[in-house]
Amino acid sequence: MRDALLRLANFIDGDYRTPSANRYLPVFEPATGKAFAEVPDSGTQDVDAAVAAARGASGAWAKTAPSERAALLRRIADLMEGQLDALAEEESRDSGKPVNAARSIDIPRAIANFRFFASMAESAVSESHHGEAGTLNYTLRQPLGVVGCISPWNLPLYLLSWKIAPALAAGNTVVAKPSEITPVSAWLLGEIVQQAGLPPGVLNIVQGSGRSCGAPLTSHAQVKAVSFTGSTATGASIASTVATQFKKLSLEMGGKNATVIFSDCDFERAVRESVRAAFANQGQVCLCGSRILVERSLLPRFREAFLAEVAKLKVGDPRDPASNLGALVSSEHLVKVLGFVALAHEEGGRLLAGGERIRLEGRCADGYFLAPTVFDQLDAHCRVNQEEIFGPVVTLAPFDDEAQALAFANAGNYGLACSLWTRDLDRAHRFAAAVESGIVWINCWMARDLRTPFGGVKHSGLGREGGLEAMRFFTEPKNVAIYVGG
Ligand code: TXE
Repeated sequence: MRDALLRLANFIDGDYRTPSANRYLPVFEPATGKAFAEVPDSGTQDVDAAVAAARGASGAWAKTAPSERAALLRRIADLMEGQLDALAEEESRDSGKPVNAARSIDIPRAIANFRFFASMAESAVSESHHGEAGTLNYTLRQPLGVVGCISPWNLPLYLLSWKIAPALAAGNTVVAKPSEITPVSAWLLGEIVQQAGLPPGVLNIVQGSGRSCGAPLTSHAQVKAVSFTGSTATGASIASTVATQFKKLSLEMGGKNATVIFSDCDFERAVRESVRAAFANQGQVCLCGSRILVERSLLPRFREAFLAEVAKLKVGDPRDPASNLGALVSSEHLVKVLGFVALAHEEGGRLLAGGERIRLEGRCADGYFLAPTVFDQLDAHCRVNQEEIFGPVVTLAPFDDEAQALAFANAGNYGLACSLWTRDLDRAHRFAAAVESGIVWINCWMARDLRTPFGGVKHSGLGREGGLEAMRFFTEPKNVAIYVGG
């Protein structure tokens, strides 16, 4: 007998609701290839109901003291912490990532997001200017009203909470739309915020596809700002919609990040971290370093050590604590990534590792697993080195000097992150200033301080998230000038 599918619902005005058209989409477990749940494919009516609830709650929430907002956000974090294991298991089932990763990275970070922005709410300051034209000026930072938060499938609760928490901390009410591919943790969040005592309507979660649910949310006249993380193509389409409505817009999009390794690096660490940067979350992180550039004199030694580390990575059932890589998020995504593997062969690449779908035994026989894949001998300007693959496929390439490394790193349309490995301080700072990316890590990767600006340049993003940048995005500054004479 077939197991009954778990049926998810929207969370609107403090309660779970079925979608008005009663339409659902299947949700697959990537490790098995089997549907285990169905998610509402909400439409305009559901979005309208969520926006109406958010509007209804907006005035009171904006007036709630920052300390009270902070206390509620902390309560949400505490409740999530109490359910850490269950949330991690759901996140892993939904997305295919190893449960260990969900338990040690995704869910702890989602909890940290709520705690961090609780503190930001309490410590928010605004500017004051005086002395010019006989005036004393102070700047009010007022919440925007209803904001839309749209998040992708790769780090579901982690990225959703990265938007929701600052939006709420700043006094906005939220309509959030998680990815329809990984909707379960957001669905569970509804119950958590209910238990925490967040007033109804302050956070609403509508589930569904981009076209039927995301699009009406971004274009809704009462949604004053849109914060989006996802593909550059979708970001471009949202940008064109909201431009004529003059909404605030934050876009965090794709990356094709370079890991740049000079011969004077700390070799062991550089190898270890570049493997992590390449294959974390099966390469499905916008910050992953998928173009590994190595100074020519070091390349043979580096290649050998890198491949030896890659050979140790275990691709397996996400439930197995020994698995380093789980499944890719969907069969469509697996096909897309395998398409890039074929393209790498066509473009003249030499396959050094992986390159094939992995068929596991038992419950994971039909899962979407791909071996960690490494190519070299590909030109900086070929499609494989230019387009975001968003999977466990990376390239190794040599460079002869700093100028060439910089040119290679800057080639292409993306500009999110760069990881740089050298012990030469002058060079590190020079390179960091010149590289076209929003984030530079020197002798580390993915070392995150939530206070720092987060985002990219070129086709990787518009605006910044994190810390003060997020609080600024989710508020409107209003200057008040008082004539004091003198
Ligand atoms: O992203 P989409 P997908 C990249 C990566 C991946 C590709 C496709 O290259 O292979 O994007 O992933 C919602 N109006 N990244 O298809 O479509 C959608 O429902 C409003 C990079 O998942 O951009 C989901 O909630 N919303 C990345 C969210 O947008 C719309 C993370 C992201 O979906 C919409 C994930 C519309 N018209 C994928 N269309 C990163 N950089 O972090 C879709 N959505």
